[in-house]
Amino acid sequence: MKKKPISIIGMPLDLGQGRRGVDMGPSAIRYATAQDELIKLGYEVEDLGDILTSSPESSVIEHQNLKYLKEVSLACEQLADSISKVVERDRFPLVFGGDHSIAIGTIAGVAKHYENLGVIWYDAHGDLNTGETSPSGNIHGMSLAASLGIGHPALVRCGGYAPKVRPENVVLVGIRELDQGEKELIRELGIRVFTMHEIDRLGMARVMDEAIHIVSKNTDGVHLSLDLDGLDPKDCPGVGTPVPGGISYRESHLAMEMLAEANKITSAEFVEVNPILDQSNQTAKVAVALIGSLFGKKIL
Ligand code: B3U
Ligand code: MN
Ligand code: MN
Repeated sequence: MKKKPISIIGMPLDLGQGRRGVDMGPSAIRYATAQDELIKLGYEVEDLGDILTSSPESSVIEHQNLKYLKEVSLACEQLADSISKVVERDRFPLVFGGDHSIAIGTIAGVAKHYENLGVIWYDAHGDLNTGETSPSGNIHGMSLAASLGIGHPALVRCGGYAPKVRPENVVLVGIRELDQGEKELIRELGIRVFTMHEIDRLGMARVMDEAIHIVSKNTDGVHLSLDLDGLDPKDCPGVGTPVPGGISYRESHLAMEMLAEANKITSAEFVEVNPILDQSNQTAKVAVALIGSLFGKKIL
């Protein structure tokens, strides 16, 4: 298997959610030696640094149901531009977040290079809200909906086009907290969701077999959007919205190893690492360990 060179981009945005600290996620993941891990695995890696983002101190909330809309959409436009250039150079974009609103930019940058992009959304949450359905007004809970073409035009039209992905090419894994509007949207669009119930019943191996099958069918690229709160808070305490009963460290490694074996992933992001809420950078270390497995690290 040919190892595509990797370009790391940091996206220190925390305006898509309500707690400080997730802007330090990219530093924490770098400090956990992400780049060394990839070099050890035989990859050529460049780190393009961070996208410039606004801070809450220098911003104002204009819409309570779409908090920091202007700042989040501007940062996502910039991320989309950078990501697109990485793909044009035939390199693998690997993004460190930042809150999950950044997926709007990552996916906007990637999807324009593919006819049909598959997406694996690894998360405790659906992130399928809009300004109308969101209980919080936080844009990190709207990023998958926006990528599907649903929501405010400033988010939906990131990169100048919409939609980025089709519902039949998206799977969610690890879900255990959905708002009413999200449940309705999932039913309406027929999106495949592997909740914790399915993971417990079927086992992670079968869930990932099915997930990989769905995102690979009729697609020419697959993006992995991994929210660290998809894992159990015992393993990943450094996240802003922990939900008990999550995916284990072991199951997550198996999932990443199966993705490596399937060799379908063409871009990835690791989001919602919040070092302020973490213990000894544990969550960033988990992110780096999972990145290792995703890029082919094996036990034997
Ligand atoms: N669904 C809730 C909570 C939430 C979404 N994403 C995270 N939390 N991390 C919302 O605010 O949309
Ligand atoms: Mn999320
Ligand atoms: Mn989440």
